[in-house]
Amino acid sequence: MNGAADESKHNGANRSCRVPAKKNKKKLRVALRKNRRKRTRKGDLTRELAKDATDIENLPTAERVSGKSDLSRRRTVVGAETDDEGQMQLVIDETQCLPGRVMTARGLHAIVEVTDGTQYECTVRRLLRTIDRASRNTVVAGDRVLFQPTGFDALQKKELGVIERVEPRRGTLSRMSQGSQHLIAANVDQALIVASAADPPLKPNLIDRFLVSAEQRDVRSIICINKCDLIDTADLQPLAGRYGRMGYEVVFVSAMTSAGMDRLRFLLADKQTVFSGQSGVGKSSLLNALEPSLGLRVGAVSADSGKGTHTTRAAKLLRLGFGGWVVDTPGLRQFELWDIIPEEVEGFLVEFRPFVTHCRFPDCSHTHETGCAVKNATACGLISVERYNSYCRMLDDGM
Ligand SMILES: Nc1nc2c(ncn2[C@@H]2O[C@H](COP(=O)(O)OP(=O)(O)O)[C@@H](O)[C@H]2O)c(=O)[nH]1
Ligand SMILES: [Mg+2]
Ligand SMILES: [Zn+2]
Repeated sequence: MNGAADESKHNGANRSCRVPAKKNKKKLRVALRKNRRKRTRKGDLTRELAKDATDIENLPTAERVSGKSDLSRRRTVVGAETDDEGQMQLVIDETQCLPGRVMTARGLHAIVEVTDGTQYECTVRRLLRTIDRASRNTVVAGDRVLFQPTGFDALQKKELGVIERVEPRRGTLSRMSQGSQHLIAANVDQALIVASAADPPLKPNLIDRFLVSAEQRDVRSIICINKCDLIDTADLQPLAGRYGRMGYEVVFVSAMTSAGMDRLRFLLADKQTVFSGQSGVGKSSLLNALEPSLGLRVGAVSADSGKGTHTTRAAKLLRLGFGGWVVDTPGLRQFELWDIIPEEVEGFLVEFRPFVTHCRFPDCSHTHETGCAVKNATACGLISVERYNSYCRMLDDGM
């Protein structure tokens, strides 16, 4: 993969909490939060803060505020450790904490659920905020956290807690916002790419776009063809075979007749899944069939296709009664999740990978060049014509 693209991908959210994984035991130096500083008139505070956030050094023990000049005032944190990936972790008293899953988060407040289903309304420990300040998303839906229960609010009838640690994330969903990456959800295990067999008609090209998008995030995909009551599934066997050979699970379902729903339940159980697919294919209907208590509106134009709105509500997890969670990302247009540059597409079409390195020209676009291994593979049937056409369309559209 191309280094420059990789760099830009990581430019946003996570950077400030990453430090070189030299020694395991680290002390950490972070700038005071803006609101704890005296107001000064000099220069560009924001830039200064952004720079400070990466200023992590080996320093003395005990949490304290040193009495130095304004510029060098830092809080020093004891026992901050880095894990294998160099991600910062605070040492905390785990015996006081419970593990939980963030169902939704907004600012510094999060609803955290423990295994028995009890929910806690949590704030985020101040120190954790300080470390992760520049990323703006200290916690997001899907985060696994350790939190300390702090009591029961009798008035509001809520269990309360304080989040002490956010476990390292994988499978994150993010969105580009004003040039920087904004984390939306963490620990997404898989994407369910929903298409309909008819009404709207099946669009393999669109399935391929969602597949590419998921491959880019390193999220496993399942292809779910809904509304199978409207067609003869024998007609879809070639499509199922094609994707099956690429290693994708394909499931035929009908939210209307419940055909295939047991298989779908099995695939979703105990996983965190994001549902993707164009409007009208039956995502809400499937969710209602899986979990009737959700009571989602069917036939409604979902917020994710409402163009021109800039309201972004926080992502949340919907709990499935048989085990598992669905990541709901309201206010997010599907292709806002889309930040692949055309040159990268070939790498996310899994069956193209063995061929792309064998083209005569290293920068081959696999369209007009001679000696193109991808075109040869298509001519021999090793890559399907449908997928090759999808590739060309993605290039044409500039993704
Ligand atoms: N025939 C048929 N219609 C369905 C099925 N699932 C959903 N629909 C219809 O498709 C339309 C769109 O469904 P909806 O769940 O709102 O799609 P969403 O936009 O992906 O959430 C509605 O009119 C549903 O009644 C199905 O399995 N079979
Ligand atoms: Mg819907
Ligand atoms: Zn080529």
